[in-house]
Amino acid sequence: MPATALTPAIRDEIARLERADIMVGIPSFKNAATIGYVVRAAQAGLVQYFPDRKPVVVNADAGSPDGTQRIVVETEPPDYIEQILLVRPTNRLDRVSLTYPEINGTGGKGAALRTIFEMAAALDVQALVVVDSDLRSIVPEWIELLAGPIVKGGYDFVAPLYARYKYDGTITNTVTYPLTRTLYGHRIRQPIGGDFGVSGDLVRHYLTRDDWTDDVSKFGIDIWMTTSALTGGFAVCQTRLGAKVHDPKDPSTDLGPMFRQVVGTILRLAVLHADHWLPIHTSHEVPAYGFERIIDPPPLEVNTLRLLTEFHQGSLTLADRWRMMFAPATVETLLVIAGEAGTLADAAAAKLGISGDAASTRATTVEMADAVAAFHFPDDLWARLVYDLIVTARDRPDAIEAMVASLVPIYFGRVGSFVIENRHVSTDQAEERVERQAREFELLKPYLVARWSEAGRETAALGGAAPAGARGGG
Ligand SMILES: Nc1nc2c(ncn2[C@@H]2O[C@H](COP(=O)(O)OP(=O)(O)O)[C@@H](O)[C@H]2O)c(=O)[nH]1
Ligand SMILES: [Mg+2]
Repeated sequence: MPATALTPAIRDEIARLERADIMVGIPSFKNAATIGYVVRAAQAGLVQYFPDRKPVVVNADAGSPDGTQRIVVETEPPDYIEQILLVRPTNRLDRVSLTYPEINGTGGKGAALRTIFEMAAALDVQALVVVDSDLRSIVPEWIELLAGPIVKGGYDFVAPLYARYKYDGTITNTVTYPLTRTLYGHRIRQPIGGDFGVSGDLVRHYLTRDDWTDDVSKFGIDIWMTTSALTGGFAVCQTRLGAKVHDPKDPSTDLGPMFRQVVGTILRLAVLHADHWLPIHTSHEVPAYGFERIIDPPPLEVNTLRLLTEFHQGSLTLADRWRMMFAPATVETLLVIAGEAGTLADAAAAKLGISGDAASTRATTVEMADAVAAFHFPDDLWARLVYDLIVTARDRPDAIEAMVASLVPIYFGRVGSFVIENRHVSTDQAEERVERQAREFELLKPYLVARWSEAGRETAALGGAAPAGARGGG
């Protein structure tokens, strides 16, 4: 990790707190509307489930102008705990809100968590729980569910399991879940869920890593935490948290930058850890902790027309770049279905009476998906594209950012197809489709391994400028 640049204010807090057993870390950026609730739940959980441990809640904020930090400082633990549950904590509950320093000029969720890691290590915590500040569904029990497997079960990394609405978590469903499962062999269903438990040992391991990038300072942090735990050989489990309800995001408008940061990070890590994943041929279940609840997460609207339109438009400007990123046969298939996406989206827009921008539509998710129902983006095509990109990422590391940006419209096409295919089914049935796609990734892993071994030759054939010294063998 880059050299530490803790601010004097952070050092003062460390000196004041001296040590802690359990820390809840909360990154934030303009979350005044929701963070008070998250802080209350975290404090209640610490007191209720770990009354004998020394607790601390640390908020690392981006300097939000909306009063996020003031709310953290002013949010007292709910008094029902001592009055009604009769829990008498042995230690005083500390609560801190800090502005985190940027890392090499870059701030973001990852930079916030890095300050949280540094504090957790300095205070010598046994368990660190990190939770997002836009959560509506967190309850005190989450603290037990995330820290319990570490404190009582000897695990080092606890990944969340949630019921998410079928169209939520599209980066997870299309990339991070299938790829983490296939590369590293662990079926971690939410590798970028954002709510994790981390042991003190793993925190210290994080701080020794030297593969931190600007993307990790942003939304690449979650996949970096999960992948570093797996490749470091740490004991991982999952924990059932119920529903994840947070600020909703429509993949067609809100997820582009996050996609680039997460996928850029997973590609760089795949290149770095090739020796780890090359010998892995199967995947296995990861133990899960906690009571399995039956919950219907709230629905989310998706503008499928816009997804298909962006996919098609992308093909008009990016075809040449796609030829440098993917195997020739794969690109040809891709261009055909991008053309179909355009034709179907245009016809659907006319039918639904949408003139101009698809964003202006009042049509529902199902109406739009019905109108383009003939569109299909096959599982195996998507898997090959992602695998091709891992190989290209190795040979042209300087081009990863541009390649990942060029993948965004294709991801839109893939998500559009997922929405269409699942528009009339339950979230459980959609889950089966996510599993099917992950199995397709596993089936095609030999394709990745073969291409990885031949990549030097292929890149040359494509006219790509592989840098001197790019590794050719596998
Ligand atoms: N400190 C800090 N936190 C951030 C930043 N961007 C996002 N976060 C926090 O990271 C968490 C996840 O962000 P969110 O936008 O909800 O992402 P998603 O739920 O993964 O789609 C939330 O707690 C945000 O407040 C940032 O630039 N700085
Ligand atoms: Mg969120």
